[in-house]
This record gives sequence, structure tokens and C-alpha cells, in this order.
Amino acid sequence: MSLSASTNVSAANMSANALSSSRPSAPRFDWTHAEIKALFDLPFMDLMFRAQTVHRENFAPNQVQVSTLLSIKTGACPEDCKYCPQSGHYNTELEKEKLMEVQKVLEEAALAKEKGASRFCMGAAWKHPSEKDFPYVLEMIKGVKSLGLESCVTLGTLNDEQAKRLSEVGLDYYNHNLDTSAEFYDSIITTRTYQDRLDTLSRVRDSGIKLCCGGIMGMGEEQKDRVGLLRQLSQMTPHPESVPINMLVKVEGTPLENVEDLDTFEFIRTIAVARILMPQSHVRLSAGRQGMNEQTQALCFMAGANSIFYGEKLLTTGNPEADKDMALFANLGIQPEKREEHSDAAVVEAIAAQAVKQEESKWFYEASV
Ligand code: SAM
Ligand code: DTB
Ligand code: SF4
Repeated sequence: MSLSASTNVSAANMSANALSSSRPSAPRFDWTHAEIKALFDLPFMDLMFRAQTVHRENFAPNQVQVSTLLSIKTGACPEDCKYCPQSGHYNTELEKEKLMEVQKVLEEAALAKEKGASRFCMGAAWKHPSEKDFPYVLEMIKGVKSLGLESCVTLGTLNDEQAKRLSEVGLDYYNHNLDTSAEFYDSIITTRTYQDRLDTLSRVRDSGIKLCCGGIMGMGEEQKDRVGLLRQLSQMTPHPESVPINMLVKVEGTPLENVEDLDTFEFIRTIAVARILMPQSHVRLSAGRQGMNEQTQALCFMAGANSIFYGEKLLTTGNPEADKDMALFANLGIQPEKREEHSDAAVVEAIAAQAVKQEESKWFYEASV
């Protein structure tokens, strides 16, 4: 059973919509550090009420966007991000994999669509895409779009030409996270700078692709770093359309495997503040849901999170079982946000067309790891 089929609550959604205010708050791009800290310092219930109010002014209150992730190139990454199981600098016993074949990726995308995802996000453990690999990624994006799914990729740093080519094939979102504040960044990553990230983000923005940009909480940062990250995101004009808020998944072998847990309420507060600062953005309750109980996740939705990763795997680590998420959505009266509908016949046709194309030629991949 698909996620959309399991949650037939449109009547409830309609009445909840009727309760929403029709006066959306205008986005601001000039939040100060002190103002953002003051939001964090609000009594929890006041903060939640304010975030939920902003949420209802801008979104259908009981709808959550659903994305599925796939690692299209796994491990052996030259970057040294201390949180990441895919960095070649640490021994996490991860099975390295070369770039997946286009056809295989599209089969996974079709499966994700069948299960109810509206967006398919493909991640590669690269510092930047090589010229050799890039054409295959473009084919993946075209294929995903022809299935009627929104497309998102995260490939590391891009140059102008690459951003333009991604835009030309109709890529919907580019994910490139700032991860934390500019001040804390150097203690997490040394192989690139905050400015490198900002440069790629402006190239993506200039090419007309929507931005997916957020960070990771619970890496040992202080609240001022969470404030700093959210301030940086809130200064982007326009705000990133999608803002993933990840809770660190602690992976054995990474330098952050034993870092102290972040207080759950502080994580929920971070989501609430993101919602208030970026009222029209989708805020994603991203990595880390497997370590959260259902009540915590419900509070994250209450705080204004309206997107999740759906499916048993993130890139290399686990995510809640799809059935569990369906049950949670049904229990909370949440509906997956609507996507453009394509008939099953159109899906089958798109996959078949891609298979022929690959057999004919060059789209079988023989890259090294
Ligand atoms: N290599 C590309 C890059 O760094 O932009 C794309 C892939 S990278 C795995 C995508 C994002 O996943 C990172 O920016 C980080 O925010 C998130 N991430 C990686 N490992 C994580 C972990 N252990 N816990 C939570 N989020 C993580
Ligand atoms: C994002 O902010 N989180 C996703 C996605 N963007 C690419 C990745 C989470 C990765 C968690 C660790 C892993 O599974 O390897
Ligand atoms: Fe590489 Fe991205 Fe992981 Fe950093 S987060 S090590 S860039 S895959």
C-alpha cells in the first residue's frame, strides 16, 4: 500500500485549512543574532505556538512533503567532514560503490514514486562531479523527471558551467548544506571553506535551480552556532526553498561517534525557529528520525517541519520503516503533500525508453570508485 493511499483524511485537512489564517507573514532577510537568540529563549509553548501560527499562515497545516533519498555514488570521499560515514579519511567499514547505472537509479526512483514519494534526491560522495561522471547524472535527472517526480541532487561543489547544465535538464533542487555556523565550521571540516559552500549556493541560485540548504544539529556545537547557521540561511534572498534540519547520526569510526547527545527540546526549538525565520520554506525533519520516538517527531511537525525523507535508508544509514511512517501519518492525520500525477503506464514507458537508450550505447557506466 502506498503512503498516499493509507491516509485518507482530506476532509480533516480541509477543515484544518479553514482554521488557518489567510495573512501570510512577509519573509524577512535581516534577522539579527539577538532576535534569533530571543526566539530560542522563549518559553517552549510560546515558541511552539508562534511557529505553528506562522506555519498555518503559509502552509496547509496537515500536509508533509515526502522525499526519498538514494546514494548514487557511495564512500571514498576526499572531504574530511567529521560527521560523515562516507569520508575517505575515516574507517567506517562502509562498502564503497562506484556511480550507479542510470537504469538502476530509475528503477529505484519508480519504486519510490510507487510508495508515495513526490521527490527523488540523489546524493554522491564527491568533492565535486567530474566531467566523466556528469553526463550520467544529467541522464538520471531527466529520467527521474520523466517519471513525474521532482528531482534533487547533491554532488558537492559546482562550477558555473555545471550549474547551467543541471538547470538545462530541468533539475528542480540542488542540496548543498552549510551544516553549521561559519565560526564552528573549521572544527568540523578542513578540506573546504564556508565561503566555498556559499559560492556554490550562489551559482545554483543564479542558474535558476531551487535551493535545498540546511545543517546538522548535535555535532557538539553551541546554541550560538545554531543561531549563526539559521541567521545565515535567513539572510539568503530568497530563502532556500527547502531547509533540511538533520540530527547527527553518530556513525562508528567517524570523529563524532561519541559526541554528547543534543537535548531533544533544543532540536525541536531549532525547527521552530527555522519555521519562523523562513516562513515560506519547506523545513525538513531530515536525518536522525530513526533515533526519535513518534512523539518527538509529532512535536517537530507541530514546530513547523513539513517535509521528511521516506524509505528505509537515507544515504548509507537507516531511516524509519515506510510502514511505520505510514502509520504515524495516519495516526496524526497527516497527508503527503500532493505531487503531479502520472499514470502507471507513463512510468513503465519512461523506464522502458531509458532501458533501450542504455542498451544502445553509452549509459552503462564503468567508472572507478
Ligand atoms: N558530498 C556532498 C556534500 O557534502 O554536499 C553530498 C552528500 S552529503 C552526504 C549531504 C549532506 O548529508 C551533508 O551536507 C550533511 O549535512 C548530511 N550528513 C552527512 N552525514 C550525516 C550524518 N552522519 N548525520 C546527519 N547528516 C549527515
Ligand atoms: C540532507 O540534509 N540530509 C540528507 C540529504 N541532505 C542528502 C543526507 C543525510 C545523510 C545521513 C547519513 C547517511 O545516511 O549517510
Ligand atoms: Fe563527502 Fe559530502 Fe560526506 Fe563531506 S558530507 S565527506 S563532502 S559525502
